[in-house]
Amino acid sequence: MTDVVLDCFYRPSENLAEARLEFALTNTGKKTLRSFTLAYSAMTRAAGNASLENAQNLTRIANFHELSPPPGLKLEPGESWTFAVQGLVNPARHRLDGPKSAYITIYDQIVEVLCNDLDAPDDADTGERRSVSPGVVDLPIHIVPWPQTINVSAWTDRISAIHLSEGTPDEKAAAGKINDLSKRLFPEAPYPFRFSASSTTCGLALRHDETLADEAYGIEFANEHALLRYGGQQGRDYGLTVLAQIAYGAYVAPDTYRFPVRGSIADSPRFGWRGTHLDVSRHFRQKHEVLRLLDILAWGRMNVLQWHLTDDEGWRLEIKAYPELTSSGAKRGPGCQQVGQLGFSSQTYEGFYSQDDISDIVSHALDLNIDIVPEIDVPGHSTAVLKTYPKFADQAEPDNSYHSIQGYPNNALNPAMDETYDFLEKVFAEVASLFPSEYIHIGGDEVDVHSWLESPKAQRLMSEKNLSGTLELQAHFMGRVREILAKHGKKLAGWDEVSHGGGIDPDGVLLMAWQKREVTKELIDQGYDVVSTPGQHYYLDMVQASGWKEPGASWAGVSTPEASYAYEPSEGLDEAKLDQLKGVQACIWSEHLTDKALFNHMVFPRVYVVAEAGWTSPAQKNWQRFAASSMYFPSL
Ligand code: TNX
Repeated sequence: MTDVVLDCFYRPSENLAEARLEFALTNTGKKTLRSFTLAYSAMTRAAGNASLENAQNLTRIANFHELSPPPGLKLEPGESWTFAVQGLVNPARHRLDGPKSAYITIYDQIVEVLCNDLDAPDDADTGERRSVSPGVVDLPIHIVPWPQTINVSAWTDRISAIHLSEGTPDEKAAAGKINDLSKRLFPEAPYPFRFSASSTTCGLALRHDETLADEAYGIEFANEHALLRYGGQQGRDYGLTVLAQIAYGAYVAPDTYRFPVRGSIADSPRFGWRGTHLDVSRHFRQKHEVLRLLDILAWGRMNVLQWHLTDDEGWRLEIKAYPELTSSGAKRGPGCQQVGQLGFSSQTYEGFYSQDDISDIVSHALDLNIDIVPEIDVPGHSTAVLKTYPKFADQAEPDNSYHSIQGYPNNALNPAMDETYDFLEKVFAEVASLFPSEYIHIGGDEVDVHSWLESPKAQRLMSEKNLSGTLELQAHFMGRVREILAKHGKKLAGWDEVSHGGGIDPDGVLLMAWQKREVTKELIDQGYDVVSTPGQHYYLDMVQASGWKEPGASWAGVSTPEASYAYEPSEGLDEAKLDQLKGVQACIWSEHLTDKALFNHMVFPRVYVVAEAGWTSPAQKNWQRFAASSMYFPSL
């Protein structure tokens, strides 16, 4: 039972110094509350010079705020304490922008406070995305992403499964694997593949075809028999997954979808990188959820998970050389080295993956033809590291000499410290041995432009190497990190800021273009290989409707599923440089993802919008068809 409730109201103003959050803390319990402090975590942050009404002693670290009532305040059962914070860093736009979690501390005891959604200002548009448009089915076949070529001229509703009475042991094992995948995603549906014939099955033969690329496959349907030709193991699995989808569609929506009996599919992916990124630092996802997300990606024939394992809010990967990274650095909350942030701030919020967990997850991914690219986000976003090992910071650098955009003070590993590179040597050695991927993603994003400028060690490095300012220091750091990765046979992937301050030699470097649409072209013109992941279209934490009630962020705007679907990553690129566009990626940033319902609302259907952008050529895409199929997508 929570006996204290926090309501919060937003009073906007053009001038952020006058924008306000007004609060009412109500005692719904049976005991009088006195001598307490209140802590809350809200993404609409109080400015450094915010003023308080009917409250005092505000301290703030990133989203965490703590303040006290006026001296002597007593809250009898049923009474409310109202107070206001005036002067905000950013405006609130949606219902999740207020306090996500809060607690009061009374005589050293922590009492959780229930937080209501942020209340809308009077004139707010309240609309939310309740559903995706019903769409229009042009062919009665359920497949996502849609194949490059499909010609089907006859269907049946008699067939409910596919049988493989012949085939190599490997082919049968692959069908068994796709059966398991289907069953995990849709336990209510029958297995798509059987291994003996019956009157309601369609026969299937598989044939390896050397003329096809590894990821390519083709299916011919004739007389209730199908022939699947495939290039490599991936093509075989993709063809089987498509057959499983066809069977699932016919099962789950027999009025809409049926099984083809005459026709063909010829298919191969548009891009080699069809990625999803998952942030497990802001909010942790249990191992079983990561495994299920991999299943979901495999169902959409996506082949990369960029796993954002570290950030200011927590380090989530066991590193044997630095056990404190997870014993301390994976925790936040009262009494921890880091205060609570985002949801669950009254508790010790924690979670990490042991190296054994990692090998299970990596092998599940490999089985599903998914490459896990680990992301260790440096030099910025490193509060969890620097709080665990304060000795990594230049001791002569003043506190609070810079703040990240999320409000963390001094949160970047120092490029002028030997400790930084010793640390990264050991961390990347372990990371490289845990993940078979060609790339390691080193982050590189959002280093505040004032970082290190007051660090005497960084100043010395700047004068020695003739570097001017933060961005050139950052580029120097990137060059060294790239050498460390090269020692372990790994290539460097990073966010687009890796190109700043002069960047690094683009040879073998892959960058994610996120800040705006135009960045994809800019990076390609600078010679980098690029994955297009613009915040405006592929950030799944962006709201899907403009209204107050819609959950999510909107720094990059409103990203409706339809508008995301319409985005074309190659627009404006030079024909001659198209091969530098390696693919597309959805990003699941998790600040707002405090529960599974929010996860599912934000991730679906847009994750498959990106799957289709990665697989299907623009000429074959069709929003109405996609929207109709989205009713039958799996969820976490
Ligand atoms: C920007 S995108 C970030 C993340 C946030 C995200 C929220 C990027 C490389 N950095 O740290 O989680 O916005 O939308």
